[in-house]
Amino acid sequence: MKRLLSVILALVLLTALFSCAETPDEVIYIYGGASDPNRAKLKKMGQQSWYPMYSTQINAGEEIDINTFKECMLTETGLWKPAEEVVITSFVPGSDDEITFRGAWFNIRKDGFAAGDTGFSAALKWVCEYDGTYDVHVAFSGGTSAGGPEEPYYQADGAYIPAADGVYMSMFILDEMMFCVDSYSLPAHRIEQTEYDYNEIEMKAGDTVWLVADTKENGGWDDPWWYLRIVRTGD
Ligand SMILES: [Ca+2]
Repeated sequence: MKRLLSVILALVLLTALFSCAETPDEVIYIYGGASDPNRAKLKKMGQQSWYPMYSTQINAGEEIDINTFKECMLTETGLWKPAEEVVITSFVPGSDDEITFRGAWFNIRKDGFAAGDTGFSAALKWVCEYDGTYDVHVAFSGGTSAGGPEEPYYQADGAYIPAADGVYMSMFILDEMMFCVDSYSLPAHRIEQTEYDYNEIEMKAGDTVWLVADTKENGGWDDPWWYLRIVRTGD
């Protein structure tokens, strides 16, 4: 009996010790921005609680549904890509040609560039590890990059170049959309550097924060950039 009590006491003490050690003093998560030792490395799915994601839901604006997103796959060359192909119809007017496509420009990088492509939206999901209070800071820019045509045109070699149609950039905290910005609605069809702070948010382990770039119809010239910093400030 004594031995059993000793074992139980030891287990209780171990559990208490483990609980104390469970949440580090400083919990900070950073995606994008300049080189920083805390920055998300994105070398594997779920590393530092970040998940590169894709969806075949496009041009949805405020109707974008984070439940349609799936985990990306990591290519041998270290690029995050959709784990499936889509069939898209050629942009060339009058053509019904179908193209099987896996997003040539699709890429979610550690420097904050998280672009979808024609047929794909791109997202970065963060999953809360420790219950607590968090401050969330986001900065972003995006929209028509240099060379993005206002009107479609034919190149000298006959190739058809569709117009840049911009990008929807949105953010979700605890499944609630915080904003959804259409770059095309803004001057020069561009989202200039924009920053928001959402402070003292109560989160439980498993809760999520999402950054979403919905490419619209055309995946070229979207140029979406993010910086996200999540800091645990208390229990
Ligand atoms: Ca676009």
